[in-house]
Amino acid sequence: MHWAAGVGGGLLEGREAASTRLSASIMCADFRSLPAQLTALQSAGIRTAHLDFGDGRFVPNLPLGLEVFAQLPPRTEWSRECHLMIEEPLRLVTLFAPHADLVTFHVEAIGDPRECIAAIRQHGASVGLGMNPSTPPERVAPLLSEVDRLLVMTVEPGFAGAPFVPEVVEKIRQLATLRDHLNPTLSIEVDGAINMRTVPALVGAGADRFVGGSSGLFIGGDLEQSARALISCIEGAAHEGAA
Ligand code: S6P
Ligand code: MG
Repeated sequence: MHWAAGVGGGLLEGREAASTRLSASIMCADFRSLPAQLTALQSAGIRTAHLDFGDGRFVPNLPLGLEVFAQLPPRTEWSRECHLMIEEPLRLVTLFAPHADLVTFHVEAIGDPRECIAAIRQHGASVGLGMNPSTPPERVAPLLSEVDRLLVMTVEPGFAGAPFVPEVVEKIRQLATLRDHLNPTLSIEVDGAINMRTVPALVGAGADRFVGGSSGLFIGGDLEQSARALISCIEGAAHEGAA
């Protein structure tokens, strides 16, 4: 199993590796007990917050606001990946990039992606490129050597709890082949309906980072246990692929 070095990642093996490859979708957390939830996730080894921002246009939702940055632990303890589901993200990059380790914008949302890539890097953040389920690999191929991460939506973006789009699995396989040729250190993250049923096929296709949301992580009950179970599932699928 080829797992590309991600942001703060590396070609690690075992539980530590799988736990650092799972980020927690904070829009799915219970904000009434956010500190306790973060502690539970951290006990399982998760230390990356996935932060969804929308504009009501690119997606018909306004998931998180900027105040979320103040509600998170310092970046020395938790890294932050901002997922911008907004039209023309360049105009708003300065609101997010100074508070983030990685900023992902969507290829469908912008005229000139290279300006956005440069603006994010200017703030010292890594760059992710997002793509919707129906966007073909050809659309992102010219940019793969210029970004650190490709975020492949496995549901239609906007809301938690959306249905998995199974056709994306084959697309990830094609993207992983492109990655191997164009940018072997590019990490491929999957976002939406990530759970024990969907992870094996996604790992098999070449995904190496995962966003845990309402279907696989914040599922009610003991959060640390849910996190450990999802991490084990990722780990098991990776080892199976390597065998
Ligand atoms: C949704 C957003 C995602 C979700 C998360 C939901 O558009 O980009 O990051 O927060 O993926 O997960 P789930 O398991 O509810 O689909
Ligand atoms: Mg997201």
